[in-house]
Order: sequence, then C-alpha cells, then structure tokens
Amino acid sequence: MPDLILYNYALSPFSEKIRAMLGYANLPWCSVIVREMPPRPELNVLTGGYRKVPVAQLGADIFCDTRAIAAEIARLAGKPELILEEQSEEVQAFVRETDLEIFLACVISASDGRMLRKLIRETSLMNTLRFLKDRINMGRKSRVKALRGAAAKEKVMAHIVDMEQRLSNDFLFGPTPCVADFSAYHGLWFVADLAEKPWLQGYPKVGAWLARMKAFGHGKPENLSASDAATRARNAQPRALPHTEDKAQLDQQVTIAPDDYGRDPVIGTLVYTDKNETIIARETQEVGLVHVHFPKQGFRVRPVESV
Ligand SMILES: N[C@@H](CCC(=O)N[C@@H](CS)C(=O)NCC(=O)O)C(=O)O
Repeated sequence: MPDLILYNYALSPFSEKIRAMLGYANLPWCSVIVREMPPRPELNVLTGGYRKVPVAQLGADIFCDTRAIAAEIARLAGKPELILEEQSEEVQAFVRETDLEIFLACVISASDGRMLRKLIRETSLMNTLRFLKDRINMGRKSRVKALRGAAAKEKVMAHIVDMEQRLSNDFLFGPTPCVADFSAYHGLWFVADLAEKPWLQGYPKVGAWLARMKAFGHGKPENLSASDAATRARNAQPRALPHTEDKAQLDQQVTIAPDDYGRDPVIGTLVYTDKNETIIARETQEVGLVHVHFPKQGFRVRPVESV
C-alpha cells in the first residue's frame, strides 16, 4: 500500500484541495476517513490535539495544514509549483486571502438548508446538530472576523469576477497550475459542487477552469483503517532532520497553534525550525516517537513557560 496517508472527510474543502493536488501529481495514497468534528482520537494520538483537517502521515512524520502537506506532495512528485514559499509574493498574497477570508466567505454564504440536508443524509440528524454546535463554538473562539450574509456572498462574487479577469491562460498564474489554483479551487468546489449554487453562470472562464481542476481527479486512493495507520507510525522512526542554522531554541518545550481559528495548541519539543517550517517531537505509548511538521505561515510558536 502507498506510504502517504491522508486523514480527510468527504465534505471537507481543504481535504478536497489536497485530494485534487494528489490527482494533479498522480500519486498513490491511503485515505483514512475521519469524522466531521472532534473528538478524533485517531488523529490526536499523532498530532497531539491539532484540530483541523486534513492531516498527512508518512511513517512517523505527521504533516499539519495544507501548506505543509502540499510541500510534501511537491517533494514526492517533483512538483515545486505546489510549494507556497517558493512562489512570487503576488501568488503568496493571493493564496493567503483565498485560503482564509474568501474560503470562509464561500462556506458561510453557500451553507443553507440544502447543505444541511446533505449532511443529514451523509451522516445523521444528531451528527448534523453536533456539527453546527461545534462550528458555532469554533467561530466564537476565532481570531478572524468572517463576513456574514450578503457581505459574504458579495466577497465571493467579487472573487469570481477577479478570477474571470485573471484567467487569460488555462490557469490563474499561467498555462500550468500552481498552488494558487488549488487554493482557489476548494472554495468554489464547495459553492458550485457541494452547495450547487449557480453563481458561476456568466463567468465562462471560471467555469472552464473549475472543470479543468476537477478533471485532475484524486490520484490513486486506497482505504486504510486508522489503527493500521497508527501501527505504521509505531513501527517507523521519524526521518532524519534537515540541517539548520537556527539552533538557538531547539530542544525546548513549545506550544504551537494556528493563529486564525481552530486554535487548539499542540505541545512538544522543538526539534527543527527554519523560515518555512517548524517540527516538534512528541512521544506516546500508543505510537512512540513522532515528528509533527507545521508551516511557519499561519502558526504561532511559544515556549511553554510563557504560555
Ligand atoms: N489552514 C488550514 C485550514 C484547514 C481547515 O480549516 N479545515 C477545516 C475542514 S475543511 C477544518 O478543519 N474545520 C474544522 C474541523 O473539521 O474540525 C489548512 O490549510 O489545512
């Protein structure tokens, strides 16, 4: 079975972003399906409490956030165009806005009764009620003030107009895709595919681009159980750490948490840091020693004493 494992759920847009990248990269991968909301003990044992999805695993190395996962896919498939930090400042700024404000506007404006009925059909009424409660709580604790109602839809429509103007090529920043296309894809996938909103009508270039992105498919997934995935972590050692000049803070206990929403912190020993990545070590009886990788962008690292 393939080495790369992706913890994901069907209705998760950020999971879809990575599934589409795996399709573009034509990689084989193992899929572990997780619930739409915590508790997710099978993930906590690996990440130490990071609450977002997706998460990827390669043996005893765990990757949190699509920025870190994309860099790993880029490495495995030889596709540097998926590494955010290697793109121009223009592309990085586009991704920052699209992955946060525009993504939230897409989800908020397109979530309606039809979406809820879909969730009830795919899970259950009880699950859907828990889901709503969970997301309301997450929104309350968020540092991002997301737009609501008409303002959220206006933001999405302005984004669609902007994309229509940008698309002079097959993809947003040229004739071939880069990480920005995948960031723009998952929000509009939610709007047009999951929520079935007709908002792309009248924007033929965006419609054709979305069809091109969907045509990448999902690569070659195989289902894997969470317990088999945990066994893989237990039977593996984290891979060798890269060399770093940034040694001053190593070996201290730190907390690391997203700086936007879902800010549940993870505690571990800082074993690597550079301008793009933070890696912490955690050890538990269940899975032994694991290294958990986070991107620098969008995360705060603090020594445990100062928390
Ligand atoms: N910055 C994160 C965002 C991930 C994210 O927000 N994922 C959503 C699902 S699409 C999530 O975790 N929602 C809360 C949850 O599923 O518990 C990334 O790029 O991976």
